[in-house]
Amino acid sequence: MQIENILQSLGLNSENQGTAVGGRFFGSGNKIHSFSPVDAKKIGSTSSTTQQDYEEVVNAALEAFAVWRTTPAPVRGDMVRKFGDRLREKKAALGALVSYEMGKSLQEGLGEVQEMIDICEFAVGLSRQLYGLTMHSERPSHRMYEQYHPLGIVGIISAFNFPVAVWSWNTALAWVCGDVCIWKGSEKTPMCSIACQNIIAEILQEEGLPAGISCLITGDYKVGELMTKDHRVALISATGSTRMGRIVGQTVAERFGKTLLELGGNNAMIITPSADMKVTLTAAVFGAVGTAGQRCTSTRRLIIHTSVYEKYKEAIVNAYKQVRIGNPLDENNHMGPLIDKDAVSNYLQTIEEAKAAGNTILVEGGVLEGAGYESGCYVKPCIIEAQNHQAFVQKETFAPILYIMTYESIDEAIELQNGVPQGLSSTIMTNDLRESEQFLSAAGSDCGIANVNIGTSGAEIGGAFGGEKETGGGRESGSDAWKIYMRRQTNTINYGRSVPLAQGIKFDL
Ligand code: UN1
Repeated sequence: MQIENILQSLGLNSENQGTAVGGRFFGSGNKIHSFSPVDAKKIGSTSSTTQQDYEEVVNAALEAFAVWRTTPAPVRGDMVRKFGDRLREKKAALGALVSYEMGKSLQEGLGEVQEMIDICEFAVGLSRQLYGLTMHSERPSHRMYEQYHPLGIVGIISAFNFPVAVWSWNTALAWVCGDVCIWKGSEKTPMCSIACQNIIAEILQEEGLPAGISCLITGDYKVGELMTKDHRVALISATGSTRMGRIVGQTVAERFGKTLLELGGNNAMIITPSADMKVTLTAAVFGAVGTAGQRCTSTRRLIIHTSVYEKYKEAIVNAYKQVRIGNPLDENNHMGPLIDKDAVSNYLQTIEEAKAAGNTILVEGGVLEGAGYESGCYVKPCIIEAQNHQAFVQKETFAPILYIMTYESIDEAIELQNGVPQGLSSTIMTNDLRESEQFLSAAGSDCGIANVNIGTSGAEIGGAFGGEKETGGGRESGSDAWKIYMRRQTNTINYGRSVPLAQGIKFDL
């Protein structure tokens, strides 16, 4: 598909406005230009949201909430079902736009849209399962139960690396829960945000639903701050760096708002002597170079048993030679560019730090030059022998840099895996039941995600997604993650003719 056709089929122009209430786009703030990291061409421009635009958005969202919160949940689910169906129709175009604007491989771009479709299906079923519990009251002729009510406005702040899916994980659940959403996508991928807004706006219009159910704002962190400081926004769901999350968390806590934080990862794979080599190599290479190492779940560390270290070192170095880097829309390539030149300098700086510390570089990194690489954002995936405690290993560099290190005992391997500030994803490659169970036990991995014989990335939407420690503690998508999008209410009903007090307290008039 030609880029022009893709843009057209998603309702994108060369000049767009970045503030929207449903399908009504407005706002005249500063221009934001979107350049593709694939070929450095300008995709289009949009405008950022001003304080005044923002007020208009919040008012529309509150108005929509008044209607949406009393719409029966299965009816809300039906809207999400239609949205999922429309995404199916738009999958090819939206997947290609994700690939072109963000730089991930087309397969991964399509996979991202598939995640959106999957979460819609999940949410439709959920719309009939927003269960609360019933309890037995200690008082005679009393009934006790709990119910979940819609929260209000959900503010979504998402990152460039999953420019469409993360929005839908939040919106699909929030909508069936009766909430309305205001989304600030990354200013690095504004065309993806507008394309998504266009799709949902069509559905809202066709269904005669209030446009304020889905709103869009655009801009840098200052636009995000309008939401984080606003007491009218009940929940802030933010995906991004730990640095950003710390500020968002503090700001929202100050006003007793709710947060769902999905922050940095520093994900490791433990490779044991009994690991299946083919399975391990495929999982490790996809984990490390997929999305050019720009997933929060990307594999950043391999912790390899000393007895198989040399064997794996050679195999992974050889496997890296097979990785084809180039235009991500060409399906022959495994890996596309980094998002922008800032990302390239962070990548180079981290490699420099490792070199300055005297670490051995097993696979040299570097920026690719020449035909097809003119954007300056294509880099080579790099492998470095490292020690877990080294400062550059302890931080998350959003790039294809893989650290490898050794361990002697399974206890030591788990300690190394846990020995970083972040706690998102982890995996062990083993055919030894004792090892895998220890890894999954209370004394095992401290991450929100712990896998066996699969990679650290590529989670399915059915499970709760998120992590501990500096990853922020939030859980999105499957399982009971929906509960954060609702407020819980405990109801006690007296159908008797007296007022017996709880705890046996006597109080007679
Ligand atoms: C992210 O990188 O922010 O598990 C999300 C995965 C994807 C989601 C990643 N399903 O890799």
